[in-house]
Amino acid sequence: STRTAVVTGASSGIGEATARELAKQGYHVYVGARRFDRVQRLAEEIGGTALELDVTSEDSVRGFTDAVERVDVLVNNAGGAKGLAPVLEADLDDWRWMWETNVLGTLRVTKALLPKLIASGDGLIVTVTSIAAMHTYDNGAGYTSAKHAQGVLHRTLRGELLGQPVRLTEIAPGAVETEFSLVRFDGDAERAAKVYEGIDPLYAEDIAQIVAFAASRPAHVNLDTIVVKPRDQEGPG
Ligand code: NJP
Repeated sequence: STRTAVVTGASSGIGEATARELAKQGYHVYVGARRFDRVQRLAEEIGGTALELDVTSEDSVRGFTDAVERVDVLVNNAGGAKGLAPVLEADLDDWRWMWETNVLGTLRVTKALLPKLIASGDGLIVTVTSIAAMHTYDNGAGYTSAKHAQGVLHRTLRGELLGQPVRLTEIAPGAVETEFSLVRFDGDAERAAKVYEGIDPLYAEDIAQIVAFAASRPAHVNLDTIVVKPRDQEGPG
């Protein structure tokens, strides 16, 4: 039967590109996000299934995961950043948004889909963390702490699931040109564009191809952690 993938945050950027790539590889892809019009258009294009999903809501996650009948590959991609500020000027609403979306969102979806991933006989969980899960940088503690926690969640599961037919791959990208910076700066396109000035960033397709590569390895091969950066980026950005 057809292998099935679930991609969270598939309405733009890395999630959208990953859904396209997995569909190209023959997967039936469930695409979820809050902007339903976008995932609906994408699902029509790739022959997948569009579902509304807000990873910060228990009810929404339940509705989403109940609608998924079978899943071989789960891509925990929904996430993002809000704001940049020194710790002492932290906006707690921004921090809550980042922790709810990146950390608890990943936890909710993974918990709900784990039985189905195990039932598939060769499940794969890909979590898109960040090089922010491996470094700290000034003014970025809200995002780096959330991405660290998301990474800890993913890596702990790796140990806890030993002996089960589930693989876990963490992908930690550097700067990728998506709507990420637009979201981070509340729709300020000028400020967002400056982030990629002077560097040749990664594109969403670059990450999508890595997800597809991990998914195409034989069942006994677990790609644990893949850190990927633009050639011209060395540090956390
Ligand atoms: O960004 P963007 P990316 N419930 O903004 C969705 C990580 N990353 O592709 O709900 C459900 O184009 C949102 O959908 P919508 C980053 O942390 C990036 O770059 O419709 N979905 C959209 O589809 C994130 O984990 C960079 O608004 C929710 C998607 O998330 C992942 O890559 C670097 C949601 C975001 O797409 C994909 O981000 C890095 C919710 N509550 C890590 N809230 C980078 N771009 O430089 C948001 O190291 N979404």
